Formats: sequence, C-alpha cells, structure tokens
Amino acid sequence: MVRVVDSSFVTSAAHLEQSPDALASGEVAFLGRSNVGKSSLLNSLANRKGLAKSSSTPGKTQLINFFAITYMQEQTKYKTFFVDLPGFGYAKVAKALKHEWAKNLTDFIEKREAIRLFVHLIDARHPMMAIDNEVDNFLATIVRPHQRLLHVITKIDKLNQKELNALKLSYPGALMVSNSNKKGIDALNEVIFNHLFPQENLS
Ligand SMILES: Nc1nc2c(ncn2[C@@H]2O[C@H](COP(=O)(O)OP(=O)(O)OP(=O)(O)O)[C@@H](O)[C@H]2O)c(=O)[nH]1
Ligand SMILES: [Mg+2]
Repeated sequence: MVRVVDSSFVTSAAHLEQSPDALASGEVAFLGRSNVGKSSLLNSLANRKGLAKSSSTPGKTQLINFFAITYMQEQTKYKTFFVDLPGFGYAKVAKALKHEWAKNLTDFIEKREAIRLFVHLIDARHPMMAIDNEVDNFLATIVRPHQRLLHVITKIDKLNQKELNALKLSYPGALMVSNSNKKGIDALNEVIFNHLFPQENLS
C-alpha cells in the first residue's frame, strides 16, 4: 500500500507567476466550491492535521498553496506537490476582488502545465450544482492530454447508503471520501499515486 511519509508547506502564490518550479512528477490540484473540504482532504491524504488550514467559515484558503508530498511504496520514495486552491463561489467577497480572484484562479488552472491531476471536490449534499457543472465544462475545454480530471465526493458521512447509491449514478467513476471518518482516503491516495507514477515507467 502506498502512503505519505513526509509533507511540508512550500509556498503561497497569489497568481501563476509566483508558483515554484515544478517537479518532474508534476502536481495535483484540489479545486471545488468554498467549504467543500479541500484543505481537510489534503490533510487527510497527508495524514497530518493542520498542514493546510481548514475552517468552518467559507473562504479560508485565499492563496494558491503548494505542499511537498513524499509518497513511499516498497521502500522507494516519490515526490510531488499538492496544490490547495481557494474555493470558488464564495459569496462574501467584494465584487472587484471576486473578479480578480476568479481571474487568478482560472489563469492558474489553465496555464499551469505541471498539473497532472485535477481533483474536483463535490459536496455529497449538494450534487450537480450549476457552478460545479460550469467548472467541469471549463476544465473540459482546457485539459491537456497529460492531464486528468477526477471527481471526489466529500462529506459522505452526512449521507445514508441509499443516498450514496443514488449519488454514484450522478458521478460515475467518482471516488467517495469522508475526512471525518477517513473513509476512502487510502483508495484516493492509490489513485493519485498510480496516476503520477505509473508502474510501467519505473526502471
Ligand atoms: N462532516 C464532514 N465535514 C467536513 C469534511 N471535510 C471537511 N469538513 C468540514 O468542512 C469545513 C470546511 O473544510 P475546509 O477543508 O476548510 O474546506 P475548503 O474547501 O478548504 O474551504 P475554502 O478554503 O474556504 O475554499 C470544515 O468545518 C471541515 O471540518 C467531511 O468529510 N465531513
Ligand atoms: Mg481551504
């Protein structure tokens, strides 16, 4: 089983130009509506509370935050970056700032070629929201051949099994996770690792 053995904060960027030099493996970008649980998920995957700042108040993450992640599988270490992005759809931001914010965010998502995997988080209680569908449509137009989009349904601890089964029909291929009870976290780490470090490329 793959696991994260080391994690650390690298830097915060207000826009694309402030991003650190990319690693050979590329990076994983976590995006989704404000308060969906991006920062919490990053902490669960890294198995480290407080690595990324999470909060019950939406709009907590306001910059593009880079974290260095070291995976270990069978005694070998593999390094990548996780990128915690500010949430979209945060209503309380002033209009001018909102525009600037959205611009910096879309610019980064569109031009940061180092992104190998977009992890789009969806709140289990609010599937198929217009803003999430718009983001998916946007991603579909900009995604490069070396990039992949993965849907991750969060906060599944808030739903019962019947509701979860219905949700699976809306998002085929999505992974389901809970940061509260750590369900689905190991499986997501496996998917991320296998995408970044495909076995046939190993010497
Ligand atoms: N029940 C439940 N609550 C969760 C889960 N994941 C996150 N939360 C809670 O949701 C709230 C928001 O979590 P964050 O991780 O800060 O969300 P975010 O997407 O990073 O938010 P922004 O930085 O504002 O975009 C916090 O109160 C978390 O404790 C989950 O799986 N289950
Ligand atoms: Mg956050």
